[in-house]
Amino acid sequence: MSFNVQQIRKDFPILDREVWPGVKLVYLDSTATSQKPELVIEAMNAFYRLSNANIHRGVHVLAEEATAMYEQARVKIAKFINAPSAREVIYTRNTTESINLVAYTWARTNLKAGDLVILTEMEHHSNLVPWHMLASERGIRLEFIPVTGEGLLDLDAYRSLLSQGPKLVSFAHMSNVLGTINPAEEIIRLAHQAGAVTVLDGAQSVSHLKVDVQKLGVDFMAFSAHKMCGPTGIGALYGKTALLESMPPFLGGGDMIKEVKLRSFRPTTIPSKFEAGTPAIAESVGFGAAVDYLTSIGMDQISAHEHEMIEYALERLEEIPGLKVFGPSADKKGGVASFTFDGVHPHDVAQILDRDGIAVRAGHHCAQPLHEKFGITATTRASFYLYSTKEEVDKLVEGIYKVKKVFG
Ligand code: C6P
Repeated sequence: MSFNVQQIRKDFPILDREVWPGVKLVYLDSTATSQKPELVIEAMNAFYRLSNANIHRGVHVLAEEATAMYEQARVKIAKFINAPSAREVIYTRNTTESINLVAYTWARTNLKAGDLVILTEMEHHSNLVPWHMLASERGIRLEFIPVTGEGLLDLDAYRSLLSQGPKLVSFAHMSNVLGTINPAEEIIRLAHQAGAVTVLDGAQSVSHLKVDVQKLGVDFMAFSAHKMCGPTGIGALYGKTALLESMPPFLGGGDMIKEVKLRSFRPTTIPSKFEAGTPAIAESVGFGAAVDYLTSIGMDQISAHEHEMIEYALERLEEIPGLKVFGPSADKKGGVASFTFDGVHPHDVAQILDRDGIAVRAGHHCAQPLHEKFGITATTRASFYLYSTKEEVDKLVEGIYKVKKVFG
């Protein structure tokens, strides 16, 4: 099936809305969260209308139906990332919770004072703060792969950090600020050679690239449904069976146990061991529908479209005097353009763009150390997804010229 962006836009009801009277939405904030196709909204709606019940608990028709839908979605998600088994996909609330799960269970069992964890300077706070917390609690050591001026990871510096014998390497597959797509397969291979366990923050990659956990060889991968056309409130942690089985549970409560006595309990097997309490059931159905939707279009086609978008966006943005885009050239990045503009505060840029219905994000995008590295506190960020168009980029550029007028 050929990729037709106008056809795809029809799948997303929100893209038709006016945000101000007579002003159509230009949604350029998909890195924060993607919009949802009708099919996902409808799948969740149908669940509540027809199949709503709690899972793994009842023997009645609805309970069995809901349980089957929850587990079928897990199978779809596993297939989407090419996990060898659906048992290796743990439902969480989001990427943040997935990384915290690894930090609270695997890391607190396996790391002791002085052990080295390697992160990068381009991490989202979700892949920094859990390790800061562990560092203050346990005295683990944190080192960071530096980011070059171009916005790439310095792999020579990484190789020399590896000679210090890290226990864990945890990094973003794609930066939410620079858009940089990191060479994950190589980083993981080198980490394994050095004897380290690997965690991939897939928040920005699983939604935009074809991600194959077996090809990558990664031990854990975290991602969120809401960035990939699915609902908020649900995400996943992929983990290799042997690692997940060796880890203690994360949260305690219903559904994660085999047996409970007054003074003890035995946890059940994966994946339920990590899914205490009533989970996000309707959301799992939406997550499964989102994966079906992306699969039906094809991740290769989506990546190719986004590549075309970022190429065009960089070309147009870089012609604006006083505008500086951060990050590498289009061939090394996904559909993210973070920029500063001529002494105008990024929030002011975003606010003026909003008057024309253009939704962008301004701030540090939960990556304060990365902004500090570039000597700035904030950027304005435009980001693209499968439904973005070149006309929207043109509107963004027109909007920025208006900003110039307002600020003289
Ligand atoms: N970045 C952005 O606007 P959650 O919030 O848990 O779904 O995802 C966290 C997260 C982790 N890693 C990366 C690389 C991310 O981009 C994000 C989310 C959004 O950039 C919201 S701050």
